[in-house]
Amino acid sequence: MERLVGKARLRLVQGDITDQDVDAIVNAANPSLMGGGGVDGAIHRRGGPKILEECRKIRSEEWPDGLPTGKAVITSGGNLKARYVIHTVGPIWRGGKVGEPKLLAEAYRNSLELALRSGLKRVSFPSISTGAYGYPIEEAARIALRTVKEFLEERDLIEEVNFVLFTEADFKVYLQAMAEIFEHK
Ligand code: AR6
Repeated sequence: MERLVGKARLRLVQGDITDQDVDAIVNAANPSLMGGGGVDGAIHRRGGPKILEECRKIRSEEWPDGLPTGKAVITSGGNLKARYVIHTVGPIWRGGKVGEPKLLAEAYRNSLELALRSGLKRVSFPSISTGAYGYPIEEAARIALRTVKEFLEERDLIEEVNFVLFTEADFKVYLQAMAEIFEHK
């Protein structure tokens, strides 16, 4: 499924984000930047130790207390096909009343800002916060797609944004959200 937003392509695919051959893949990290399970674990496993080494440097030089929720930082892609990894931290779902929607939107926006500032044109996202962090995926998908769509409408240097959904069920949720946002708005 693909839609044009201005000149940019917004695309949904099912698969493993570590297979993506793009300028940058986004990691759903945690504040420690020291790895974890889910997509974070997969990226560090396939990307190799260079990514962790750079994360360690970022921690000691810029974020000694950890990367705050909603912010983003960039490292090289190590052994991945993607040249870079943008690490962001999504919110942990606590019922939806303590700013989760705003923080989730910030994680997407700050990742795209960083891609733009780094001169990158093709970026792939996972479904941030909807695994270990427990964010209900229907709601998260709408926020993710709306935020990226708005960003692409405002800025025209990013050429392609992919959402890479790991399971068929997640892919279908994003398809539905995309239809709602683009067709019935
Ligand atoms: N490619 C694409 N998507 C994936 C992959 C993959 N290889 N592996 C998992 N997913 P999660 P979160 C999907 O838990 O909720 C980590 O331990 C997965 O199915 O990876 O933001 C971090 O270190 C789900 O839909 O991220 C943090 O501690 C989505 O990625 C914490 O989890 C996000 O699930 C972050 O939790």
